[in-house]
Amino acid sequence: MKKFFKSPKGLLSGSLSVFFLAIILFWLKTYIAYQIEFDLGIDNKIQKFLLFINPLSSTLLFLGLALLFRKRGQNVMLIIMNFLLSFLLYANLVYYRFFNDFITVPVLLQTKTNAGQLGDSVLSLMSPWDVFYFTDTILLILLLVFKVVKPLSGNNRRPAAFVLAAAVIVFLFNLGLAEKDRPELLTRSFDRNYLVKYLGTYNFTIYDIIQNAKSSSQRAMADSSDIVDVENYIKANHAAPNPEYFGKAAGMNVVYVSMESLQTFIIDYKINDLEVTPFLNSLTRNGEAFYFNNVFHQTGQGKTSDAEFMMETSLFPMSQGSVFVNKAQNTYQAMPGILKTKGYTSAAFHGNYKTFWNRNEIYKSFGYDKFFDAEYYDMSEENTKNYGMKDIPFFEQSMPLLTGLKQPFYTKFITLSNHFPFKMDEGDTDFPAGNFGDNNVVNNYFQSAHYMDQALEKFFNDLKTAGLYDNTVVVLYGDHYGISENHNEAMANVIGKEITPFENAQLQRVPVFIHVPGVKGEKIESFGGQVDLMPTVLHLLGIDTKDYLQMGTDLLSPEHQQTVPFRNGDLVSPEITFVGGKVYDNATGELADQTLYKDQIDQVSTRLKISDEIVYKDLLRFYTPQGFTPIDPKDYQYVKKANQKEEKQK
Ligand code: GP9
Ligand code: MN
Repeated sequence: MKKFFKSPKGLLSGSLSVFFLAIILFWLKTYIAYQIEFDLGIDNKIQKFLLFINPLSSTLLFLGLALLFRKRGQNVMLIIMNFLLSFLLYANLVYYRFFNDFITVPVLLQTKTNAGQLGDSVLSLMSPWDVFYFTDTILLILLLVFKVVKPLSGNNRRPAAFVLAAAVIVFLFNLGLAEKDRPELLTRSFDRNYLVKYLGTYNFTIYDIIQNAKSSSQRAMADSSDIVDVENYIKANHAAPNPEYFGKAAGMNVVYVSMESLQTFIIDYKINDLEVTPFLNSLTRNGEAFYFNNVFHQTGQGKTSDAEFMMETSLFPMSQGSVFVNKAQNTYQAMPGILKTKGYTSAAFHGNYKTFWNRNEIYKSFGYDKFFDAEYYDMSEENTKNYGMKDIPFFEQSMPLLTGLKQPFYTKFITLSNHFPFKMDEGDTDFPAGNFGDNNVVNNYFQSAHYMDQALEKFFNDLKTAGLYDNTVVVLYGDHYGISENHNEAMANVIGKEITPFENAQLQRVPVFIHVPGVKGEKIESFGGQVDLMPTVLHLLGIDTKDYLQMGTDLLSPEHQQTVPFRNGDLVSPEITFVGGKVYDNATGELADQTLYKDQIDQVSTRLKISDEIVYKDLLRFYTPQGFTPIDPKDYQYVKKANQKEEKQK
């Protein structure tokens, strides 16, 4: 033991040499695998460094466990641990070669689909060179068997304690750096790619196991009796459809567009006398579309995906973390599934990788037939910005995919260009930047919003040219705020008022447009939230929602519920705004007597609680609405290669 500290040189020739050799070889091997096998999108020095150090903590941890064993048993455990980790790495990279994704617990639990999908092609994904991924295991065995190195022997518990402590310290250092480059990495956990890039494959697996255990214990505690109160509450609060509009779009195609970071203040806003969003503004006039100017986003940490979740399910997302990531295996009665029973095909279009927000998993539970992700687009430098495709080439390249779908279809398009930090490339827009004292973010917002507006106009024209416009309902919605409270000073210049907590709540409005062919639209001033869109659209399509467990109510119904919960329990209604524990009078922005609104505040927390019950306990698995055919996620797969193979066979 003394020697252990005295001479580091002695370390390698000493009693622990084989252990340290194993660590170094395994570490390097993993790093080489990262370089050769995975496309992790490393784009700065910190990320490069993190990629290099991230295998270390788990290597120390798992190989270090071997030192806890007795005498020669340590050598056997070292080999076993090395083999298991190597196997995990190898399994991941073979899986990645096909799916462009990493193995997760749910994937292992549904081996039938995933491994089955791979089927005989597993072999084709392997190569004799792959033996490389086991060379260190083989080398260790040879070195020990032929006694080239001194085997581990005696009691190494003290060094083990140091090694394990080092594993923790390295991990914390790793996590600290990762959080610096990418805040909220673990709480939001938006993309497996990112987790692997920052923390490594092994740490990712540990993280994934913990997350899944948490989720399944919540689920395991529930039984079918839990649905009773939920069902009673929701049915008592149902808003019957407005007969004037019910079924006005029956049988039509549906297109949803998620407008990245678009807030309502931008509608009709001008910079140097130029409209920022002339196309969207035109939809607010002459009955072109229904324009909802008092709809608020209700997203949490899941941002875009939370908004999608509400559009597809009319349930609230989670108060913490992302429902797309954590509850993808739940049972849902989502838009694609509901419309499938009416003969619709469904497809999602997004110019980013399918693993982002775990979309490729939860879309299966929603029943999406197709998911056109980055693989389907020309993601060249000039076409992309930030997370992926710029909106104009995105819509352009989507058109052939869209027109190839069987009608009627239900589709959604997720735009990206208007994403923080909003800077467009040279030549993408000639629209002037704002001049509000925030050159890096707020000023750019007007340019990227204008660019998106142009992309939308082009898309509408393309729909017309393709002959789709007259039988397609188009729903456009802002997904969440774009300008956070960190930019309040510049935002005050934009709206000409100080951004108090009250004003900040008002800024959470996101524009919503619904174009229904043959129906004269109008401005709808009712207050509502994103959960309200699903029943609104279903009613337009002539689908009754009274049997569905949805948290929203039809915005066009006279019975629509106008108190809008924010995900954190705050609320806005036509009369008051409740934020940060205080009630404000909307008319004056001044504080109001809170006691008068206690019921309203309680009612909001009940609504959120009911929704959380459904989501956390996966209650929809105990409930099948009349006429709905349950979705089996195993029927869906979004792998381009596999789809092409299938189509060829057909
Ligand atoms: C990424 C896109 C943007 O795929 O949805 O995500 P956001 O950060 O807005 O949630
Ligand atoms: Mn977004």
